[in-house]
Amino acid sequence: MRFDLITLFPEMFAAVRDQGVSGRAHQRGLWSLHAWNPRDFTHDVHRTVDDRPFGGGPGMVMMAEPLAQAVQAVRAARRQAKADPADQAAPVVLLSPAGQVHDQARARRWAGSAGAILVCGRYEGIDQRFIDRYVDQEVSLGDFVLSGGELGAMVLIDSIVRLLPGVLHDAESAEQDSFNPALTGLLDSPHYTRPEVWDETAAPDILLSGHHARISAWRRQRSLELTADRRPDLIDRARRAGDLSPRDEAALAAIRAAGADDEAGPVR
Ligand code: 9WO
Repeated sequence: MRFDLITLFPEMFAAVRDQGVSGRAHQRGLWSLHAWNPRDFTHDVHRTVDDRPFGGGPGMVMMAEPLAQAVQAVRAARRQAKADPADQAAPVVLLSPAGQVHDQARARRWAGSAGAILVCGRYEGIDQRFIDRYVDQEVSLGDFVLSGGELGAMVLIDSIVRLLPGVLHDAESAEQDSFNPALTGLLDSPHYTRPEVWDETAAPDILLSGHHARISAWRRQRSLELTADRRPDLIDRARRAGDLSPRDEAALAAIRAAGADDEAGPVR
């Protein structure tokens, strides 16, 4: 998998390239990163990539031409490297709050691809004519504004690379576990580690019992409770995806009953 970044701040990407799970996968050659600076595609002495907005207003706008030339250079480089299947050039993706919201299902789909050309905007925005001509899709991470697309691109890359085959070891992944909350779209159960008693608070006994079936059942119960409480929308989604067992449904019915009691409050 190959990611090409079009960015005024290529150094930022050292974080996802060199650190942690994504860094290890990069070192092992499971993915590559190539940063392209629009300044290198300018032709004036000041290497100008921005200009004042037509119609007035605050800030500056990224000019279309350096971005377009960068995309063309990336496409040529990807062709030369045979980075994409012959019939399918990598998409040009813009990180923007106006895009489709990224989620785990999209990360999984991307993980089966050859990568992408990620365009990271700065300043107040990008000349719309570049977007209309070159950008295949816009991706958002949520309803907030950043100072640039770079952090968004790194989040996207991290979420995808960790799903590549062989990136997570067995200990990290548990992909084989069909009740893995990450795979069934539920929130994960809480985690505990040594010491058994910390600050006068014991870890749950069940986790120290060595009884793996009971531990799994306990974790599934915690996961269902937490998800029902904080993100009931994810319960509905998991149900529609067929990821809830009859046992899960029974647990949820009990959780709803207890919740209804709570809402009624103490007997008056
Ligand atoms: C900003 C914007 C705001 C409202 C509607 C559409 C928009 N597009 C952009 C845009 O492309 N901005 C560029 C990238 C330039 C300014 C900084 N940029 C940016 C990307 N800010 N915030 C994001 C972003 C990306 C992904 N998820 C959330 C925010």
